[in-house]
Amino acid sequence: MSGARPSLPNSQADTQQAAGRVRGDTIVAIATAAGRSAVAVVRISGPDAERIGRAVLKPWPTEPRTLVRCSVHSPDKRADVIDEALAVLFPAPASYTGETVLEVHTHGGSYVPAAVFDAMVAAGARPALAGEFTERAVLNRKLDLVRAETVRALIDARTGAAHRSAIQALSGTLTRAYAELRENAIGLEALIAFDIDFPEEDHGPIARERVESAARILMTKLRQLVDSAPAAILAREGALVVLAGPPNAGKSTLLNAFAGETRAIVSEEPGTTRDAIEILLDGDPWPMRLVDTAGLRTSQDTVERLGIEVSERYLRSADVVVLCAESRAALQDIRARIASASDGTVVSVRTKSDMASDDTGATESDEIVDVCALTGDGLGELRARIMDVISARAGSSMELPVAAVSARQRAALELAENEIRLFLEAWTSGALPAPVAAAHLTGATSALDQLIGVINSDDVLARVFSTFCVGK
Ligand SMILES: Nc1nc2c(ncn2[C@@H]2O[C@H](COP(=O)(O)OP(=O)(O)OP(=O)(O)O)[C@@H](O)[C@H]2O)c(=O)[nH]1
Ligand SMILES: [Mg+2]
Repeated sequence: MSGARPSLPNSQADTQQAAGRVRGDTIVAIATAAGRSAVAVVRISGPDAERIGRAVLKPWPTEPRTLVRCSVHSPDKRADVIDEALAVLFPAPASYTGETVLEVHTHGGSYVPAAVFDAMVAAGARPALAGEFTERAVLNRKLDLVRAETVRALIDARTGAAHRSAIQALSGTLTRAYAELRENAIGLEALIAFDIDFPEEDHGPIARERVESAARILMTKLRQLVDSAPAAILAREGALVVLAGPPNAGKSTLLNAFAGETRAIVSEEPGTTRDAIEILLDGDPWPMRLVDTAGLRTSQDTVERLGIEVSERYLRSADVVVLCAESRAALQDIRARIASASDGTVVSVRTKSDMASDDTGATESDEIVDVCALTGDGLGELRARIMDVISARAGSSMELPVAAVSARQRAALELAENEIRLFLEAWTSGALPAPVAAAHLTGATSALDQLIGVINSDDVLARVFSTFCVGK
């Protein structure tokens, strides 16, 4: 192909910011990640998808939802072939976005997909903004807002736990749970409507206790979901598990044993590890961010001291501290230092269990796991202990696909819970007239409306989709 080099995929974003978000036009994006790959997908969506497709593809895929081999051209240079590709057409409304969608499977790499993208733009498509395809799916009621966020959670999943919950939520479990809460709030509004219409009735047909108990049940359900947020973060990011202890205790050897490969330098010299070394381990049920840190001791060495400061920083935010030492006595010595440095739950490990340890004078009464990182003895028990500790800290049964609960969803749930609490206060004290108390129920319902996307404000949509990748 002659002429200027096509715009590279990462220049998509610049064009997008300038182009702005207009609905109803036809958008184009490279849906696959930039870089060398076998295949890339360029997709367009909108009312002009067919006209644009016809301008750049030969032959045009006449059979809907069937892959057709064709060549791709610039609309103005029909003789120059950009790529031999496969194309598939999804006529509206039976597509991901609900609009006519055309996907072109091109050869991968950085040049070809960008050139195909440019040809689509030359034919009249507008570079898509982040998440714009999914936003259109939501606007066309192909997907609710919660499931749209789940699509993002699925793409972002780095762990089995995050994947499990996202794929479960994608089927609509989370949406249904939220919709039920909204129904409950609406039911509660209906329940007290009578009281508002007939305030002179002392003991209306609806007992005040019935309203109170329904509100309490709803508040508890909302609280359970809000409380699942820490579990969601643990499932998504992994629990922070910090290996700490005196120098030479065998911390780095233990990290390598968990990793199944050499990630940290090991030596018989105390003070080997200086910088923290972090690995993501995808455990069942919880993933962990396992961190090897510099051995804790009083040191005159400037670099080692800096390393110890890093260890202390990790300890401050640790969920679990795996306290390592060669003997019970040494564990006992280091424990006090850890207690003041971390709120994490401590799991004590006597390392090098293949060697005899001197425990004269040790009064350490805590349960200790004996581990030999060289043979793997005790490693399974240690892993199980860590998982139990994380489960206890998460305080969640993981029954709902909690990892899909986004910050936006949590804020809406908290808002609804707060409104129900205010309603209950007003209702039980009887200090306020029923219509005033009922205003809080309306507040709760509207928070839940926004949560599910019954009401889609531009603000909420922009916030949700700006964090998506382009082409999704
Ligand atoms: N026999 C035996 N030796 C071990 C075991 N684990 C580690 N070692 C040895 O103990 C020494 C120190 O191990 P490291 O893993 O570097 O110890 P560390 O706690 O990371 O030490 P620093 O980074 O200096 O704080 C090395 O010589 C290891 O080979 C074990 O389970 N059994
Ligand atoms: Mg080390």
